[in-house]
Amino acid sequence: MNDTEYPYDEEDFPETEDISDDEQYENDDEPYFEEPIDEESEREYVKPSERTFDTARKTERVILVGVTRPPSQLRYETDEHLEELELLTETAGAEVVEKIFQNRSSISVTTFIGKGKAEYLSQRCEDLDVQTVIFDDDLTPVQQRNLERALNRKVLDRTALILDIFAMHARSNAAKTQVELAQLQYMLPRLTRMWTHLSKQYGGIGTKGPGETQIETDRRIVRDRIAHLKEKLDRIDRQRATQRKGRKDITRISLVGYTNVGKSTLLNMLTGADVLVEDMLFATLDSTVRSVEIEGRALLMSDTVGFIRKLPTRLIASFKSTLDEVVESDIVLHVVDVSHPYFKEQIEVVRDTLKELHADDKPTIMVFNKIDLLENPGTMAGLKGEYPYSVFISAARGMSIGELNAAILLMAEEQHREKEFEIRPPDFSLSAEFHRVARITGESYEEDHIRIRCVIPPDVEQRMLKVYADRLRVV
Ligand SMILES: Nc1nc2c(ncn2[C@@H]2O[C@H](COP(=O)(O)OP(=O)(O)OP(=O)(O)O)[C@@H](O)[C@H]2O)c(=O)[nH]1
Ligand SMILES: [Mg+2]
Repeated sequence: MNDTEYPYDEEDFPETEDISDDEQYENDDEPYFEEPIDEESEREYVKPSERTFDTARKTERVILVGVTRPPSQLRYETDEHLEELELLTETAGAEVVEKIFQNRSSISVTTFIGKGKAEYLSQRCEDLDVQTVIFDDDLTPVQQRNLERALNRKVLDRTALILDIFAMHARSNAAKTQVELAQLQYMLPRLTRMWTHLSKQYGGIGTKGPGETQIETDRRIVRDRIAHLKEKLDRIDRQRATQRKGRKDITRISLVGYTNVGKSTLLNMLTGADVLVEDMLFATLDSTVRSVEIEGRALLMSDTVGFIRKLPTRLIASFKSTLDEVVESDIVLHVVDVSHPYFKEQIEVVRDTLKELHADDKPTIMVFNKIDLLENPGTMAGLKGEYPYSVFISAARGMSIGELNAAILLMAEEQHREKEFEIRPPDFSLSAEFHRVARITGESYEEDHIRIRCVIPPDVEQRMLKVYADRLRVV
């Protein structure tokens, strides 16, 4: 992204205030608040979605907090991130009443923001009758606990908020299991704070918080549940793998992209599916696979969960069985909302996430969607030069779908074209590897080389050519 496109004027953000690092709390390593004892609460297992992340219950009034860390981060970026955080907060059913920014080159171990800022924040919460404060960055359990004590309010970070939305939108058994697993993993290191309700039997002893034994017991309950959920996901994984095996010979296409770019709209348009389409973040959590016929050729297309910046790796990991559709597809359609002011940053976020999934070397068509909203159609010519495999469409209006179909067919055909390789000098283990990864259509052994004709997925071909550069070449 070009910085100069987003001039940042300090005047626009009068609430910004610089606080120097020496204003951090002394004794940074010491949590300075005691755990309260809640004698009234029950000792029972409650699903995390039902007790910890209740932003959806009533219209909560929320303050958002964003920290800019110069010089690597620029203020307009924090501003953009908080705008997105506001959308997320609204999706979770709460109302943002103020956004607070801070410039800080280092982060306080105890409270994330500086002491002066924390005091200011506390005052604003009082003034604006705010129940919840949400930070754009991940907070450590200690920071979260200290902030809750200092502000006397619920404090969440971006991860907790995303988890909350996921919990609201999960429909299928698999999605619910994946979300609960991610929530419990988020909770585990925060147990001392969250599970004080389990400390009933220690309530009378003193005010020092739950005893170690009790915390250990609670952790064990959560760990057992995590193990149980992992087993359940393994079973789901295996079932899905079997289903996918049955469709091995059909070209599989997966739709990926930032959240809210129009993936489900496109799937519905092309396949007549009825996946929920909505102008909100993370409308889709489950993967849906539908068959689609393009000029007489049958293909399978899948829609899945969208990506977002700062998507916790743990969350990606727990969505593995959903995302396997992407990992195992032959062609990726990377859908982009070209009308979004920060679409280029979104493209990078999606690419980074695909990298984490080891799915970044798939043959990819960039699908620039929502061209009906483009004020300057000239943008497209520039993008075409920048992204060679790209098409420009409007899924909602059905614009240029023919071009998209043609691009898909071309890529699918390319994948099924026979190719010829030469292994020189002959290497039988490499030939055996070809038999494992490709469909062999012919093979001949000469004295000084082996010739192989086969149909091989392009990403596999690239990998092979790279790894065996010394003895493998395309004929
Ligand atoms: N103007 C315009 N709006 C579109 C277009 N395609 C999709 N939309 C709108 O964009 C919003 C998001 O569409 P979805 O299909 O739900 O997007 P998604 O990528 O599946 O989003 P998630 O599942 O939430 O990650 C909806 O309000 C759609 O109506 C388009 O071509 N033009
Ligand atoms: Mg969707």
